[in-house]
Amino acid sequence: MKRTVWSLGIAAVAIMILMAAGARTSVSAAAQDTKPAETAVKIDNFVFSPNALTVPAGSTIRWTNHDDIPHNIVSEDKSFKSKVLDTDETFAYTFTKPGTYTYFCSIHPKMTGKVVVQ
Ligand SMILES: [Cu+2]
Repeated sequence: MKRTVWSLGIAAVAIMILMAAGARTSVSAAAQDTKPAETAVKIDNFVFSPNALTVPAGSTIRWTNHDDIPHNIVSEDKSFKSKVLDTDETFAYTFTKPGTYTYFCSIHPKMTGKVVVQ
């Protein structure tokens, strides 16, 4: 009987250690999940899509031109400017500072988009 109680105690301790380890693992997994990832913006039929998006500071946005027509990405405040992108070419920019960034295609200035960095 004494031996059974002792074994149960060991089992309980083992379970607690496993749970603690599990909790630590899930915390670090969550930390990795919150790490800003690359967000895709498509250029399709003269439209940036999504047209407006909100991302945490440190996020990278990658634009891809799916049109047969060249486009570029120029921010209103000149903080970033891509070269002219041909079909399937991409441009990436990492937003480190919070703020609202409006941008457009300087070849087709009616094409506009917005990125809100938090
Ligand atoms: Cu364009």
